[in-house]
Amino acid sequence: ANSLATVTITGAGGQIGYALLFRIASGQLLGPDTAVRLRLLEIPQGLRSAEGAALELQDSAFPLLQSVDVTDDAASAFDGANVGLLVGSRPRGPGMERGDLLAANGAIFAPQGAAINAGAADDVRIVVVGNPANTNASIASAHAPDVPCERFTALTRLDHNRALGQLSEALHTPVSQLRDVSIWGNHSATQFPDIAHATAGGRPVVELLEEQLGADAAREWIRDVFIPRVAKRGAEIIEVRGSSSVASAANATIDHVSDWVSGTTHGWTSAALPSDGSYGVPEGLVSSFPVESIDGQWRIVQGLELDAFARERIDASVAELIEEREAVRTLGLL
Ligand code: NAX
Repeated sequence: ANSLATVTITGAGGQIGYALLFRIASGQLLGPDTAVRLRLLEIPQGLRSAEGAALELQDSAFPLLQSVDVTDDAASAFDGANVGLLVGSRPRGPGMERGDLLAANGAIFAPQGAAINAGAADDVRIVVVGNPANTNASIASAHAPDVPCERFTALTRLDHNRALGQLSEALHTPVSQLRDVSIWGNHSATQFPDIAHATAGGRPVVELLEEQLGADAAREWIRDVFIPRVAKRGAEIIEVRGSSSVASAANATIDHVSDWVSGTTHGWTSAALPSDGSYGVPEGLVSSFPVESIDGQWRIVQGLELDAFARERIDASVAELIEEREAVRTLGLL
């Protein structure tokens, strides 16, 4: 290995943590030339589970794995961190009010943001997986004033990959042939999976669907089948599997960070990051966009034409993000 990176995973004792750790230690996050130091952050109740995972990491004898530390102290977990995967959160439980949900997450992401601000490496890259991911990323960023806000991102790559999977099936086309699908907005049921610019084997996906189904049926399929299927896929997984998405969420997290570090080469992908005002999304709002990764930085793909339908869907999801931001502001978390 030529270099060494410190990767901090919060909620490392949980399910997604377990699916992430071994892939990171084997080199799939940062490549075969980068040795990794893992820092596993948990709350006291989760420490034993994280310690167990650390024992199994040892038993895997990964050549790239330099060390594993397990802690419930955010300051030591983020000290020198180059990459932070913020997985542990308080997702909405049955009957939980949104205010309670946001307050519980504020109590997690505000101190973690402060710990990142105090001790993380200058090149730190953060991706928030724990829901509500976009707003949690905003909270962490607000508490890390010395870290450029564009280093705080949230995961919509799972939604993006789900869209690719659905298109691949519908068009009988391998995923490797698909390009330029976009997820816009919030990582929630209001997200807008957009295939207006997507291609399969170089041909517009919408044209292929129209050939296959006819123009009206193609439009209906996109609106009534494809979009809700992608946006509600998490619920479908829970229904079929009896438990939420784990390996696919970990896989998407790996994709997000490895593209961020190494660059995108096959068209664009999707990530939630603080808006620069592109496409009328208010500046600073952590929203999903079509993005490319160039020289280690995400760039929002510019100049895409949005029709009335796309505009309406994006505006609806952005309105939800603004509401979340207002609620969090009221709680004094921003
Ligand atoms: P688990 O409940 O298995 O694991 C979460 C872990 O986080 C637990 O071990 C818990 O002790 C720990 N934790 C809680 N608060 C913490 C804190 N303050 N510091 C450190 N650790 C803390 O959940 P899992 O299935 O791993 O899912 C984790 C999160 O991912 C959830 O919030 C879930 O909603 C979210 N998801 C996000 C997805 C996305 O695409 N953005 C998709 C998958 C997933 O649903």
